Amino acid sequence: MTKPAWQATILTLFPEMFPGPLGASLAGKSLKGGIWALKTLDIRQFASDKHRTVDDAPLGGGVGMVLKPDVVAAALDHVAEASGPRIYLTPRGRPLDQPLVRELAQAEGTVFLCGRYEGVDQRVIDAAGMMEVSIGDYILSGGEMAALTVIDAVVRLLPGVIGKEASHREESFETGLLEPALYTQPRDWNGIQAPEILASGHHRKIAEWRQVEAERETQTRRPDLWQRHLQTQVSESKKQ
Ligand code: 6GU
Repeated sequence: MTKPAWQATILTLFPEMFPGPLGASLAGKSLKGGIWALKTLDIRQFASDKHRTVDDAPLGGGVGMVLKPDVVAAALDHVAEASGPRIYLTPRGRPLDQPLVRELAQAEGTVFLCGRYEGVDQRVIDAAGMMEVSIGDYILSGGEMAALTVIDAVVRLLPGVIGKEASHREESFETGLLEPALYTQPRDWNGIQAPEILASGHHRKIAEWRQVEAERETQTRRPDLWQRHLQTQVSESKKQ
């Protein structure tokens, strides 16, 4: 079999959480088909005492426990040969977005460190030059669900995972606008009509309608995305 296009290496205290949902649907099919590969490593293997201790109380006091730097460093050393960026999943990290997902999909793989408890000793994160990434402004009980999310977003961009329909959706997100709402048959459902234009067969008018809708919905639902869209329009026009 040929080398996978991308490999995820996951350092976790809960290897049984993988592949989890990534074993189903498109991600699962492409995993079984060898388009991408998944390796998990149990951080507890790298504990050095007989009690297999991986954590300790935070210096300076406070709630919860912190993953020990020596244990995490030994786990990272064990995967030193794995290609690609090292990501520590933490709500303190850079917010995940589609440009970062695309960047990860261009690499040969990514190493993910999943924290549990309150977190990981910062010295090992800094010493290894890890990228810190968050999937949004809420608190998960560990980095595993965040890693699953990042991997799902990357895998669907790998060549051969999705058809050209969904890759078109990816391109349209590139304009920084939300997708317009979708409808299917019947046109009259419980007395509620789908927009008439969509049944007209007039492709140019439909494309115009979708553009107007995308702009209108982005303005009302995501004023933050709309402002960024306007900014990029301005800088695009200055380039020309
Ligand atoms: Cl990456 N980890 C945890 N524990 N919670 C999060 C997160 C990551 N991103 C958002 N919330």
